[in-house]
Amino acid sequence: MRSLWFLIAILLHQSLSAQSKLPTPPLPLLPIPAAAQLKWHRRELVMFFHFGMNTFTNSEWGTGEESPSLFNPTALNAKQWIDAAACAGFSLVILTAKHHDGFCLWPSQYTAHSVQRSPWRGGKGDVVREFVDAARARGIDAGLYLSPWDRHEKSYGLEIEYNEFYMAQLQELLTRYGSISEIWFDGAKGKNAKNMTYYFEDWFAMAKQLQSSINIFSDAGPDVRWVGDEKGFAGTTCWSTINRTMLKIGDASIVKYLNVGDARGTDWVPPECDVSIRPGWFWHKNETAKPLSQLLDIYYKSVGRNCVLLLNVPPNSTGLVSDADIERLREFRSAINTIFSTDLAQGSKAKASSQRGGSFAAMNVVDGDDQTYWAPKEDKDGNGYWIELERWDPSASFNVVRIQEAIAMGQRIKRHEVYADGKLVASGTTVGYKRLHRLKTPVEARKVKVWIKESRGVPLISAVGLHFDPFHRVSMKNNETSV
Ligand code: FUL
Repeated sequence: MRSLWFLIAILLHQSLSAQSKLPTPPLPLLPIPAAAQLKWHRRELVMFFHFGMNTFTNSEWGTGEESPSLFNPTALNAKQWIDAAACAGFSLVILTAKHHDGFCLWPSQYTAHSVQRSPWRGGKGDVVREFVDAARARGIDAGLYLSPWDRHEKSYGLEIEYNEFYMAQLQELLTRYGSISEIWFDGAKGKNAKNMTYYFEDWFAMAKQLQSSINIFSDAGPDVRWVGDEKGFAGTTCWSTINRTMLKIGDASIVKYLNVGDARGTDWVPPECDVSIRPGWFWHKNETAKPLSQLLDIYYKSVGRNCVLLLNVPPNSTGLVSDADIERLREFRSAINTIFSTDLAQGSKAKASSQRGGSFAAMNVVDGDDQTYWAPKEDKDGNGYWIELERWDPSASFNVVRIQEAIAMGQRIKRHEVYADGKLVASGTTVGYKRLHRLKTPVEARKVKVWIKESRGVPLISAVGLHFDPFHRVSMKNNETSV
């Protein structure tokens, strides 16, 4: 009996000491994303809907003098808008509740310049309500755009009065319509507009108080920043980190900094790439949607460069998304599925320069789960970090390489290279949430190696994927190896 107890004690001891040796996750590298920012990043695609007075006046920036009687979208059906977004794989939609002309798509108590004075639904309508309800019914999250620059409101230019007015409208939008996932504070303002000091800190504080998991967008964050252009292109180097103290909303001199971010940034404020499917933000009869090739290019230069793509699809003056735009969105979704639903790295064996052990094995990069990641041991000998996939079917050629970092632990990779059977096929700087490299020509290779040449601390890679893009035509200039 005593020897049995002795045996049990030994086994217990062994299992306890084995447990105590289980490798822990490495330390995060600050700054790291908040939960709402992480959720936003994983969406990859957000749809913008620019709709309002401009839709009826064929303009982009209204004067504020337009008569509400012009607003009459006789066939408005927000379910059709949301359907277009959902079918194209967008999980968040943002509506221009008020653009620069000051016309409100909801019956605001604080102005007469709204749907209430329009013939639409006999003045009883509320586009924001219909939009949010349609989104919620399809399990899609909603966001709102409330233009700070208001060309109609008489108090614009009077510091206290206008800030009070603006905050009253903000409060309406953030209390009447349930959960709002993103609020868009646009920095745009006409050259000859009155001087106006916006109380951004007050607005941000109130937005967070009323909607605790909201992401606040402005040129300068605090949660999501502008990418610095309206083409949908992030920098080839793109950090989610930046120094907010260097940013000023509406300041054109910082666009390059916004585009690239800052490896030494103390704030996590990733960029959103806003671009319209058509030339204008609002619907115009004579404009058409961008071709598929251009949309795919935008996808690679936004989502493929560590950003979220905010694609604008403007409903027309009947109140519907035009059929041609829906068809283009369908083509876009089908192309993305064709390229990315098959991962030619699946089933590969993975080996690495080193492994931390436990649940941080090299194989995590090909397990189809971007929450697990490979963690190497700290490189004390200066040999660098690499991970190599040995593919089971080298003849399945690929022309896209996807690399993803475990950004929940901070963005780390500064420079990397990709080799196929020992030959350099792609190189770049940052990776972040997702980096996509389009290769010059399709590659057949048994071994694919990702070499991290420089990083902030130990790099943590959650996925390496290989894909074939049949839409990609070689158009590389200057012997570039990848985008
Ligand atoms: C800009 C605005 O001036 C445009 O009209 C549009 O709303 C775009 C998203 O932001 O700053």
